[in-house]
Amino acid sequence: ESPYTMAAVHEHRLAENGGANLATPSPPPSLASGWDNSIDYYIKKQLRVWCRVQNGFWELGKIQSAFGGKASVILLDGTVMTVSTRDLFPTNTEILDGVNNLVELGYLNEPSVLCNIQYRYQRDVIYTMVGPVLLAINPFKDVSVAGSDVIMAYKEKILESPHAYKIADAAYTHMMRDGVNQSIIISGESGAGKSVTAKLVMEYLIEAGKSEMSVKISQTCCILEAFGNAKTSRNKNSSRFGKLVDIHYNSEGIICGAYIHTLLLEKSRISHLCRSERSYHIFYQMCAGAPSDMRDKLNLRMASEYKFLNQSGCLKIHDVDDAQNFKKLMEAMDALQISHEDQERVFKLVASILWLGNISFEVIDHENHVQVVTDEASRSAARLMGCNVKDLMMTLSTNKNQQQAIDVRDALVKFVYTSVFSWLVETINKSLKGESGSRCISILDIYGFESFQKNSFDQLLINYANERLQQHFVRHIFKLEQEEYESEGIEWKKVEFVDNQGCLDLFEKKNMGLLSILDEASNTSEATDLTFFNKIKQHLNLILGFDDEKGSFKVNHYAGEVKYESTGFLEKNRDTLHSDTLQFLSSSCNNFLKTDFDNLTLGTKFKYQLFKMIQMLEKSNPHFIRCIRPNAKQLQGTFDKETVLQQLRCSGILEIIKISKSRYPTRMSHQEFANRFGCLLLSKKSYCQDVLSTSVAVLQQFRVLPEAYQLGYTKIYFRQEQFLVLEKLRKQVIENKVEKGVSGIGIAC
Ligand code: AD9
Repeated sequence: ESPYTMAAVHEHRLAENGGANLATPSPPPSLASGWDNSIDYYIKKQLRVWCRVQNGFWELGKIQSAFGGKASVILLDGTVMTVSTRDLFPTNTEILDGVNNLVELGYLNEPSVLCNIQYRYQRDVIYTMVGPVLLAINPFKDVSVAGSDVIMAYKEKILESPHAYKIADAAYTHMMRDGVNQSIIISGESGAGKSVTAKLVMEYLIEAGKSEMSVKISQTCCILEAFGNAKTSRNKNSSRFGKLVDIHYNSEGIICGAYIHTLLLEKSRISHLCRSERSYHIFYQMCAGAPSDMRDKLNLRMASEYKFLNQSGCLKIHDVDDAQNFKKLMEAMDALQISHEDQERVFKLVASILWLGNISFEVIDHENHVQVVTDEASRSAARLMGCNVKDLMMTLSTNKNQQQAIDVRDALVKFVYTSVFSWLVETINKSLKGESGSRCISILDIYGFESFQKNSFDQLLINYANERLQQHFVRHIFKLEQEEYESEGIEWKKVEFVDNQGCLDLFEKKNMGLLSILDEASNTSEATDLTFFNKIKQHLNLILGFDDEKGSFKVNHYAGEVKYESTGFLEKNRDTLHSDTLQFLSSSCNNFLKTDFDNLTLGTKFKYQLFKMIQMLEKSNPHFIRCIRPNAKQLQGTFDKETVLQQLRCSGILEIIKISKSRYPTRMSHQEFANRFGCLLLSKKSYCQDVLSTSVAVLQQFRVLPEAYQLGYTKIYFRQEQFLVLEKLRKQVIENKVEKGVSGIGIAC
């Protein structure tokens, strides 16, 4: 088959469907002529409309009559309502029920979008595309089509429906085609399904570039989850740290190594738990699953006997087998070649934390100074930490009252735990280090936006990170896209979008931002939570409201309002250890516990880590996945419209559809395009001229419809479908040449 006949086939296809798949769907007539003018048509034809009802949601109905901006509507249940015509929205034809990509909807309005997602969700179809963005609704039950067969089907492009694998495949294909680093950014509220989605994405990427390293990479999740995840009121397996996993590939697309970057682990959970929450899984897994020799070595008890664990009234998670998970953890540690000696040191420190929590204090003088009671708890803690029990006792209680001693103890356990976590990440990274690869795909999965009844400094940092991520999303989907079209002279209808820069400024502004005011207060010894609170009250007018009595303040985040209680902010931000503790740790024999502090506040460290991650993401080609919680109660089969709509609004879904309808997702410089597709030209004459002439000649030869591409000053922009057609032709030409043993048609393909 010669390229000529292939071109003919292509032309034939174009003629057959009128190029419909290459162009933007034309707007439905009633939209074009304005909704108000179409009402008569809707009455005459008795077409369904969406009608906004009292609770702010929409129901289907038919218009009976309309006059003076008001309409009488009969709903499906027979109720008749009089509403403003502004509260009526056109519905899409039934053919469009449950479309794969919301961009295909003729009428763009909130009820239609919500209805489409609900339609799919009710049929256990949890993924939907919104232009280039994948929307994933958490089913809270096993519905997924997953596993190696499905991965292969996506790799071979046999399956193309929306899926986490599809996004992973797009990233992998793009990396292989252009040699450009890619990133997959997964966002959404806590419990929306980010980590599960990230695991699916990793599964694909690991399989696609399978090598000896693949097993090791897949085992890291188990270790990081055991030490970095916990049950919260929103999610029984909530990530309490952020992570960016880089998978490195060689030029053949084979995995040669990986690196995990982490974002600050939540510390407060180690000593304080809210009702019905749990501490990190590892504590319960170890108590339930440690083999008897390990139990003896660690002097391990049941989880219920440790105060740090039993304080919240929640020791077990429904359907979770802690003992079994401990077994899996040990296997994963073996797979990553963490020596048994190191594993033992890790578990000893984890057990020492539990015993430190059981330490009790007794008052020894009339100034209420206390001392540590010498009992099983203090002796076990000291032995497991590898130190002298007297040194431990002195560190915790010399010249301190009960509260001060507890504070020192809590700071110590937090330090020990975070040291173990950092050591593990470092060790995993050493184990994943391979030959340096030339390409990389990064997967970002951080703790999602949180709003509890009581929100502290931890939530402030988590939500700040989510604001940064939202800005990255907005920048790429809206800002950069529109700026580029403008600078390239592309015809373009501007889309308005909500920018969260204002909220980010509230956090990051130099001198008078929330974080800098907090840092200034933290570095001043006289400052207290109250002086900090008064200062933000005085300077931050972007904050929505203050409650003097509780010392709380409200921030308007992109995902909703959150009320933070400022008590404890300064201490958490200072993040220092008492000088006695530092002295004690430097003499302790466990070398996991490094005390070379860099004197930065927690807020600054967090901001620094976050900036580093975002900088890395900025250097890659991004793919976005938005996870959505269908309800607040982690229930299956429950689609709570209000909860979903709120998340769709925050993600700017309608705006993404608008921008995507006229989007040109594939772009190449004139030079790149000529190099890649010049080989399709039948006349070499056109190729010999400049790159622009070559490009135009390719476009003309294949009669690419004007709606399917735009020629910018330096780049050519394509609609996805058209580009794929060209790619397919190029592949056929190359295969044809290889088969016939032709050494190129004079052009590099
Ligand atoms: V957090 O920000 O770490 O608190 P995530 O990561 O957004 O949160 P996660 O992936 O942990 O949420 O999902 C929460 C729970 O929902 C999981 O433990 C599963 O029980 C459930 N889930 C999520 N996605 C799926 C899915 N695709 N299929 C089945 C799912 N269950």
